[in-house]
Amino acid sequence: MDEKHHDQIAKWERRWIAGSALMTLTFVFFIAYSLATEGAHIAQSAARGTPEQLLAQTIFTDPGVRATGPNQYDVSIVGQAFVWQPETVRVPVDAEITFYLTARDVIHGWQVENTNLNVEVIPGEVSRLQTTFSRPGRYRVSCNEYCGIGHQNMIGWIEVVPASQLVAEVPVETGPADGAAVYASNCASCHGANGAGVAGVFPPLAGHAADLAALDGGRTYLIDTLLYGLQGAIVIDGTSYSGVMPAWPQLSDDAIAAVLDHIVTLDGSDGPEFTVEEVEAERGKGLAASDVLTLRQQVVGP
Ligand code: HEC
Ligand SMILES: [Cu+2]
Repeated sequence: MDEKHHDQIAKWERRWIAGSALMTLTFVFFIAYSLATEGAHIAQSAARGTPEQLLAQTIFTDPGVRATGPNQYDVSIVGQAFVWQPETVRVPVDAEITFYLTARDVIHGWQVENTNLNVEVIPGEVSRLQTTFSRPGRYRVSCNEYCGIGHQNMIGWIEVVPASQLVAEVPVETGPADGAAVYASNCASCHGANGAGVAGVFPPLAGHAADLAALDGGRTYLIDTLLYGLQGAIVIDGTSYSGVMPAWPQLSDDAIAAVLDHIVTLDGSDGPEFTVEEVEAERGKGLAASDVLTLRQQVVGP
């Protein structure tokens, strides 16, 4: 091979090397750019174990949506050939959602169309992913990793609905709101499953709520506490509390009446039921949590 040919080939080699280096840099740049500006993030591995161990956890034996705090939800999903369990999950718009995903059999790809949610779902591993849906809608979930003959049928749905609709629709399916259920998913995380509270941090409700309801103006006070929250120092049976009780405007009138019935009967007390009309009359007063504290001082005393 003569000198001239050698130079020619070397020249083209250098061009190809430079070209492919440039391509690599461009791709790395776009990954970095989307991580920094588009809210993209890499799903974390929240747990590892054998698939049997992971699937034995309650979040996966009974997968679905769980409220974990005010406007916070955990959603657990299991992928298996060729379904997502549950097939449809319904979450409120603008809420903080944490997804926990795992697979029962083989690797699947969980992709929520028209969003940047896309994660590999692996047997023996739990992927965790946090997001907030800012637009209501029905989002289709597909499997984007070939998992077998029915792969293309592996479709799920995420319904993002206004918070009011989420609660309002519950009675449609189940009849009147179930106070115990409303309590379990919204209140028990602080006040305890049986309403015992945590001394000095979260007030007890068992027995105490019934005492409050029996006071002059006590029923109105309880309704306002739920609709508008409560903030500031209070004393119950000699124990001081100074925390924040979140407001629950997203609960329907029916749900508020039902949960109040639940808390005033926690200790076996009996009394007239709270009515939807009573709650309706208080909604729209636009009180602040500090107004509710003032009301408490009038009703309960300092
Ligand atoms: C994030 C924790 C938290 C959650 C969830 C919560 N509460 Fe509370 N709640 C508190 C705190 C803290 C107080 C006391 C506020 C203060 O110190 O001013 C309180 C106070 C109350 C009071 C007034 C007690 C009194 O003596 O005046 C009632 C009634 C009540 N909560 C009912 C409920 C119900 C019903 C739910 C569910 C719909 C609920 N709470 C959910 C933290 C919570
Ligand atoms: Cu699949």
